[in-house]
Amino acid sequence: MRKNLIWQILIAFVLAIISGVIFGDKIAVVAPLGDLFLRLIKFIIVPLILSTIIVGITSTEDVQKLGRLGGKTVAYYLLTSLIAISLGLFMGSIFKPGLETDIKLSGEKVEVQESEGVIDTILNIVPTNPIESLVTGDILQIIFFAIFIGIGITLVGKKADPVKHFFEGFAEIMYKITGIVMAVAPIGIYGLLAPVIGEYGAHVLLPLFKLIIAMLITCLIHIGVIYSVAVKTWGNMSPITFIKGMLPAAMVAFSTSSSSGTLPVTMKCVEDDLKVSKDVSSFVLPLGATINMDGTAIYQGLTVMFIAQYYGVDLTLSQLGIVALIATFASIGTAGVPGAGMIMLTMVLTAVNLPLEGIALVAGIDRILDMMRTTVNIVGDASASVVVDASEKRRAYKEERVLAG
Ligand code: DAS
Repeated sequence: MRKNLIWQILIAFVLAIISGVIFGDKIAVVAPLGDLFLRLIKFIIVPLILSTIIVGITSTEDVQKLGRLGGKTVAYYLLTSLIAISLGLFMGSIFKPGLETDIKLSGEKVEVQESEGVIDTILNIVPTNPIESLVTGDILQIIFFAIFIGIGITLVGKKADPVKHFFEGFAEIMYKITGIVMAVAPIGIYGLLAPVIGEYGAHVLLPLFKLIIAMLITCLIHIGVIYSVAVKTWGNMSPITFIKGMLPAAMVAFSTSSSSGTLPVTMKCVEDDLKVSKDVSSFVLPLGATINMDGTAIYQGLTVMFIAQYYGVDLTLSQLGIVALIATFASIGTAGVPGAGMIMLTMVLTAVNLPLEGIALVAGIDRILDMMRTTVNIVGDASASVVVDASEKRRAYKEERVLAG
């Protein structure tokens, strides 16, 4: 991504925080700028994912490689999600954010939509009507549809070349349009972030300050240690290069609280700045934006500990194990849209018989927590694409060496 655009995004980010603090909720007047940017990135998501996944699969030509890519990606996602939830639980037991908190529950019920179970989440991946999936923007179903179209084109061969070339051209068009949309990212980030900072005054943040700090530190540890070790060890990439390359996408994620909404920017950063090949990024990133939510897993662990501490419940080791398992599934089922993680929290609280009313304790600052968890979510997706791409490149190099004899 162009250097000056990265600086513009950084400056917009800082200005948004300063404006929010100075003008408070009056800064909401700039919100339409953020809404416009959010609409622009949503407008490109569906055609971008559909075309890039199809091209990514048809360019591999090798259905076996596709299986390998899928296996490595899902294994990495499950590993980092389990580490994330364990980290969240551990940090919750260290910080004890739920003890001595002086929030009084007002008793009003928090309207939280019923989260669908894990089985339904998995079954719902299969679209009954792919056109409807495209119209409604159901990302997982679009991924499923695109993967099968790509496999179909590969299996049909020459006869399907016109379709293959159409999607190759269409993907290039979508990459270009993404670049154009990115040009207004600094204004969009300012319009998205400043009103949120202005809305959350100290009176909202202070009572839950310990939980917010615990969330921030745990997210920084997960990015600064877990992902850095992964990209260094398995991705042959310096953590500094990785984090610098992901800064623009991290800022968009922080401002939008939407992994799906940030996906075009994540793809641009990963391909342009981290030099990950398109056939890996076009598969790993859309999948990650919908099923890989390490930040959400951290949030589930921390808030379950917070709510248990608030109600004076000591969770047993087996209950913590259940939380880790359910929260991993819950993070897989979390949609890449604002507030989705709080919906999935009901699944985890129910699993260990904690009162759902506890959600009311954290609902007031959910947007602040969502900004942090979404940032971790997309950085985790990017780390997976770096690791899988490096693994595929090592494999290709070994195969060349063998062929060269
Ligand atoms: N906001 C979700 C996302 O886009 C994460 C969450 O709500 O937990 O990744």
